[in-house]
Amino acid sequence: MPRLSLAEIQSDAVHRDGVSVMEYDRSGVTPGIVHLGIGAFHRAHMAVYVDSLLKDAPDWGIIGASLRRPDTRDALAPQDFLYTVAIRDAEGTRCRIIGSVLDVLDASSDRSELIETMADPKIRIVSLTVTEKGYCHDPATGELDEDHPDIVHDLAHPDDPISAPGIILAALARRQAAELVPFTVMSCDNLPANGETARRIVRRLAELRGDTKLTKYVHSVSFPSTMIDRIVPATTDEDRALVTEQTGLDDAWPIMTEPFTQWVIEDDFPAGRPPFETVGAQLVDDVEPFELMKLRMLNGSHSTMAYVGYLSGYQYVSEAISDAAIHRLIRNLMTEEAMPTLPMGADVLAPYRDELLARFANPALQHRTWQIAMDGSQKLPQRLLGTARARLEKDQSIERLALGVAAWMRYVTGRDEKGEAIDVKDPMASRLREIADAAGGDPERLATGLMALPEIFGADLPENPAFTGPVILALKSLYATGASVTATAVG
Ligand code: CS2
Repeated sequence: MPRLSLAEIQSDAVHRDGVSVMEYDRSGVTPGIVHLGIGAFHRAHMAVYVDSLLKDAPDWGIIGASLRRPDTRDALAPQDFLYTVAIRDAEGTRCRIIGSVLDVLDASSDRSELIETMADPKIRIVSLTVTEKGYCHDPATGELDEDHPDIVHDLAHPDDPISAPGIILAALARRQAAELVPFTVMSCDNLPANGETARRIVRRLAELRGDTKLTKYVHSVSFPSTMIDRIVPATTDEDRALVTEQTGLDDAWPIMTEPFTQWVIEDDFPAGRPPFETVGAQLVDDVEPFELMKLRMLNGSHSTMAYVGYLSGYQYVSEAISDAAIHRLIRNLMTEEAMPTLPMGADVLAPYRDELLARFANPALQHRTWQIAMDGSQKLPQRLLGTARARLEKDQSIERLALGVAAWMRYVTGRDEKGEAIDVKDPMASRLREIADAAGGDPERLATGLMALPEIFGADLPENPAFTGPVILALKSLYATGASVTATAVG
């Protein structure tokens, strides 16, 4: 089959049922955004919103940057950086070819071109999806981890940074020196108050550099928070074959996703922004209620399903949620433990919950429990522990939240219930494994050892028996009877 390219989409080959291409002239699009971390989520989410608005606002094209690996550039460069978004559900698959990404810079070994691009006055927004671990922060406090090796490097080499905060600061320094207005920094990661977190980290890094003029300039930068939502499983070779069959074109890295998408953005863009509201995004003054709802209901359920589901032998979320006991556990986790902590009313939350349960059950998405289980040390604080704190402040039960935390603990031992190895991906994997090995299979020792990690559990939770008790109880049950029986018992 021919390779996806600009030339090919102008031919009739691709004009088929269930396939749409961009409605604007790509040659007339100029960059206005640099996006750090041009992974699958960004390409299914923000880049699709931008693609929808380029016909009327062609000066908001995206230049993506990969900070860790060259593979996205390698995949997209031969196809003019076009790619296919395959939207899948029980009704079938609809393919949409996206042209909003104009270029992808490989910044894995050299950041100079990226920083120069970010310093260009045409760039008015720098957005990022670098995952929770990309912020080089303490997950429990949200503060910059000043001992993080990448931060230590960037303070020693401010003009050749390797971390996302360091790259942003270096580019801001270039703009300040050129007496340009700063770009807006828009975080699109699953962090509470993601804009405020990014602001705190970049400002602290500027202070540590000891440059008062730069620090003052950084204080003038806007860091709006956003809530982003779209389920995006990792792409497989079977997915590539499906897209080729549907479009008649080979795409080296298509993106698989669901019909649902949501984007809530704090409207604070002094350097200007695209008309996001014309393509379905919600512009608000305060994102927090939306963020908390999504992190505690969707992501808290996701992580609980990832660990309980994986330990129960389910490879995919759609399989796990189809298990009656897990379905009941997740529905009750949301209804009984997450929803009461949220500012929105049941009239909003109950339908949102029911829609989430349907999204999790999407039979066309092969979303691996293992994929969601990654980086749990960076995810648990905002997905489960924040909810637990809110419940404990009111002396309310946390049985299901505790099971989610306990299942994570069992998972990070690196051994499943059959004694098979688990490929635990986590920036703290080696420390977690040391603690697990020292516990020697004793659930109370394991729980106590892991809860002693302040980066994850803070100083309060390990000292609170209303938290440690239920977690240890759940972990003992997981060891004694397994995840499936425990999920049934907790319900
Ligand atoms: C998932 C998220 O992998 C994970 O941790 O929970 O990527 C989730 O799919 C998105 O937040 C959905 O918007």
